[in-house]
Formats: sequence, structure tokens, C-alpha cells
Amino acid sequence: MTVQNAEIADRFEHLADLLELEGANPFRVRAYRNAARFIRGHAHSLAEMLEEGADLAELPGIGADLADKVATLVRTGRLPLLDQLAARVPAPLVAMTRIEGLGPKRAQALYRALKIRSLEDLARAARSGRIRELPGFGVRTEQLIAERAARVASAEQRLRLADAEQVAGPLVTWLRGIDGVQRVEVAGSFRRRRETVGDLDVLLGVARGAKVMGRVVRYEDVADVSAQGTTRATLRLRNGLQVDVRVVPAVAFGAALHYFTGSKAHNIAVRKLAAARGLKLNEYGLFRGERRIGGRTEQEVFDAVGLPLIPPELREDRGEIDAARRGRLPHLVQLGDLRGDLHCHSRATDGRDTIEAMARAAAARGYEYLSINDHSRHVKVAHGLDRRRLMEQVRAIDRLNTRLDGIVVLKSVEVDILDDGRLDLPDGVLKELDFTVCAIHYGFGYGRVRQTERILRAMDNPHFSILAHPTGRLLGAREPYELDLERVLEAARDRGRIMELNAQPERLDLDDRGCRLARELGVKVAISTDAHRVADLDLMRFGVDQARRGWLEPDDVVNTRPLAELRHLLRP
Ligand code: DGT
Ligand code: CA
Ligand code: CA
Repeated sequence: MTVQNAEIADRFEHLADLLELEGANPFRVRAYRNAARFIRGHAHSLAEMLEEGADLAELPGIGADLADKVATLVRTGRLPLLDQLAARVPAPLVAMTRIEGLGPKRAQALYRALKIRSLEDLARAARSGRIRELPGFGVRTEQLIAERAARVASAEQRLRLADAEQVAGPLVTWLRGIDGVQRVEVAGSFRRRRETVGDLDVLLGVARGAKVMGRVVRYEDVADVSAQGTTRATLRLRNGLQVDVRVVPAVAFGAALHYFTGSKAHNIAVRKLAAARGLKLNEYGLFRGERRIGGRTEQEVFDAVGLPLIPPELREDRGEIDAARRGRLPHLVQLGDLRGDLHCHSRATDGRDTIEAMARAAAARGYEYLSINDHSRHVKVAHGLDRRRLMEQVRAIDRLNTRLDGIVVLKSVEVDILDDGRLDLPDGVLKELDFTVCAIHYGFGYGRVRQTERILRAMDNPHFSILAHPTGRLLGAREPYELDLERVLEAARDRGRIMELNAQPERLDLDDRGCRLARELGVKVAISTDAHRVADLDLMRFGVDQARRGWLEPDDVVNTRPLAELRHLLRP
């Protein structure tokens, strides 16, 4: 398996944290952090570069020592220095450094003073008011620690869907190659496409009498095996993810697939329907009395309870059974319905590719249109555009469009919503664009009323088209800001504004519930990748997953429309 840049960067950051906890030379610590940042943003896979014989020591900020470490990591999957440090530094202390705003020094102080053994301990200490009594800590810090410790503790137990896919893909391929394995399905929250998964639930259909578990547990990425029988095994992979593997006979595969796909609440509701018809439904099949009457396919399960097949994304017991019974299941949007992407960056600000490269890549994906939404001036870290640079970009796009065939580049911007709800560029500039994507990047901490008013003000601007990542959350890292989403959606409906479903795997914002609410209130959604490079255009499918979980149909999603129709929606 090849080691990804993000993984190398994570290890180096972890190394920097541990070195800092040990009081290492600050320059050495900073060297690892800088290298991590560089590697994370580097467009080429370091593992592949090594394979091609490149000298990584020539990369900025890497040098001979770090190049050597990358090579070891790629070759062996391990970093000996990290292993040594991790063995020396107490685990709770390591966990504490992952709390936002709590650097190694303050983590040390808490660890020593309060004898913290886990993040749960830390959260408890904060709740009981013991932290505010320590020198250098106040009530406000204590509150933040209470919130964040609980969040980090729970986030660590769930993995983002895209990250789970990275490990599930090779695992499934390997399982398919085992002698006697006929079918492999990943069920559970993974199949329902939840934004994060707690573990993987893998079902194996095997040839009669085949013994496969002995092989299964020898997968190279397995860190340990906590249970192993002939039909069940529980493994833990190197990245910490747990995998439940079950061997299922073909006669019951559909029943097992339905059961282990869940959700639990959905299962219970379906089982009740079966019971009402005098049937017994469980993971072993569908029975009348002792007699097996079905369960080979999921279709048989749904047929038996008189329902059409409900897509896995809807199986949350949020009204899908009732809708199915009444023939009112939504016709969910699919990746193939999308005709373009309405939020992309270019080299002009913090993107990596040119507008032309982005446009050609979009055309290659079968799109009709793609918009360029570079940051406005307020976002200084991204070298945001002022009026002059934006107008230059507009003219460049006009020229580019005369050369391009089959794809239209739309002129847009990701304009900041300022503190008071004004937009970061004058109306005279915004009116030159095809539409706007408007976003909050500062002032996350305002209270609910102020934040909501701020967005409503922004939506009053006649040039406001789409609200980018409406709640600002980052999965596992930042909570949504305080917001009255229902009020925002009602205002959006009244003004003809659109909500974004940002498809970046750590955003997925609006989330599934937000999408559902938008649909119910009559607000349209744009599924957008927020691509910062060509490859990011492929993140679209993660957005589509959440849109489906939010019951969205093609008609609810503006970028399923042909360009002429879309233009009316973007500029009502
Ligand atoms: P996760 O792993 O937390 O992301 O969520 P799931 O939904 O994958 O949950 P998991 O792995 O605990 O179990 C997989 C599926 O197995 C679950 O979605 C439904 C089914 N299941 C588990 N426990 C029960 C149960 O007690 N009753 C019923 N009816 N189904 C269950
Ligand atoms: Ca699961
Ligand atoms: Ca499980």
C-alpha cells in the first residue's frame, strides 16, 4: 500500500508535538511542522516521487534528514523516532495536545497538576471547576477545554467517510482475491454514507464449506485481531479503525446485508412490519414459523414487507418507511445528474491550477459549466482579490471562453461576508459577475442572534447568490457556528437565495439534516466541490452522498440544470 502525503504530514506533526512536549529545540520542532505543512499541500505523491528515483532532499524545507525519514516511512510504514517518543511520552499528554488552543506547555501543566489520565478525565476536571484554580487558566479557558476535550474524545472514535474509503478500498480488493470468497459488501454506516463511520461492517459471501477467516486476519494492514471464529472476526487496522467481518451463506446474504446496513432504528421498524405479517426477519433470513421463505437478496426482504427497495442513504427511520408505503420515496439525485461545479479556486488565490486547466478537467468530466470563485481581499492568507485583480480575471475568463469548446467558465468569486453583513467587494464589481458565492471566514464566535442577522443582512444584497458552507463546521475540528438555520433558510427562500452543500470531506456543509430542511422549506441547494486543484473536482460524489441522505432530488439541486436555466436561478 502506498503511503499518502497526508499521512506523512500527520506523522511529522505528531512528531513535532511530541518533541515539543519533551522540551526539544524549538527550531527542530518548527522544521517538522514546516515540512508537514509543505508535504500536505504538495501536489505530487512523495511515495511515487521516491519510486521514480527523485531526491526529496531537494524539496523546500525537507533536507537530507527528513528525506531519509520519508523514505523509511514509505518503505516500512513506520517512523522509528516517532515510536520511541510515543513510548516515552505519556499517552494522555499526547491526546491533550490535540485539543485546539491547548499547546504542549499548558497540556504539561494540566497533566502534572491534575494527574489527568484520559481526555474524559480532562473533561471531568473542567466540568468540576478544578482547572480555573490553576495559575494561568481562567473560567473561559476551562469552558473551552470542557467542550473541546469531549469533542476530541468522541471525534477520535469516528473516522470521516472519505478516510474510511481510503482503507476500505484496498481491504475489499484484497478480500475479493481470497479463494472461496464470492462476494464482499461493506454494510453499516459506510453503506448508508454517513459523514463519519464508527467501524466497518464487512460481509463475505463464500462458497459452501470454504474456510476463509484464517486468510482474512492475515491482511497486511491489520494491527491486531480481537476476536476470531469461523464466521466472525473483529480486527483493528493500523490507522485505528475497527472492522467487523462476517461470513454469510448465500441464502441469507440479502437479509444479512439489510440487517448490517441498518440503521438499527430502521431495522427495528422493518422487523415490526414483518412481524405484523406473521413473519420473522433477522440477519439469518426471513422465516414463516421455522420455514425459510426468503432473504437471498435485499429485494426479497422489502418485497416480504410490501415496500419498494429503500436506498441505504435513507435508512435512518426518519420517515422513509412511511414514504415507501405511500409510494412517495424521493427519486434521489445522482452524480450523473450534475452538469457543473459552482465553487472552484484557481492559482489567482489559494488554488493550485490555472483556470484553463480547471475548465478542461471539468469538460473531461462531462460538465457544461464550471465557475471560478477565488477569495476576496478580506482573506489575506489566501492573497484575496481586490476590485482590480478580479476585473482582470473577468476579462481573462471572457477571452478563455472564446477559445474553449463544450464548457463555459462562469465568472464568480467567493466573497467574504464582513462583520456587519456587508460583502467584501462593491456592488459595481459584483454586478459584472455571473453570480456570487458568499462566505463567512472570520467572526465564528458571535452569538446566534448576531450571526443570523449578519447572514440575513448579506442575503439582502441583490448580488448575493449562494451561501457557501453555511454552518462553518469542520468535522472533528470545529463545531458549526451558532446560527438559526431555519431562519436563514426561510429568508433564503423569500429572497431566492441558494444554499451550498460543500463536498469537501471535512466540511459536508450543509449536512444531511440541513439539506432535508432546505428541501422542506423550498430552498435550492448547489452541490459544490470548493476545488483547489483539478483532482478535487472528483470530491463531488461525497457531496452527492449527503444530498441523498438529505432526500434531495435532481430538481432540488441547481447544478443539475442546463446553463440557461441555471442563470435564472443564480440571478433571480
Ligand atoms: P457506526 O459504526 O457507529 O458508524 O454505525 P453503524 O450503523 O455501522 O452501527 P454498527 O457498526 O454498530 O452496526 C452495524 C449495523 O448492524 C447497524 O447499522 C444495524 C445493525 N445492528 C447492530 N446492532 C443492532 C441491534 O441491536 N438491533 C438491530 N436490529 N440491528 C442492529
Ligand atoms: Ca459500523
Ligand atoms: Ca460494527
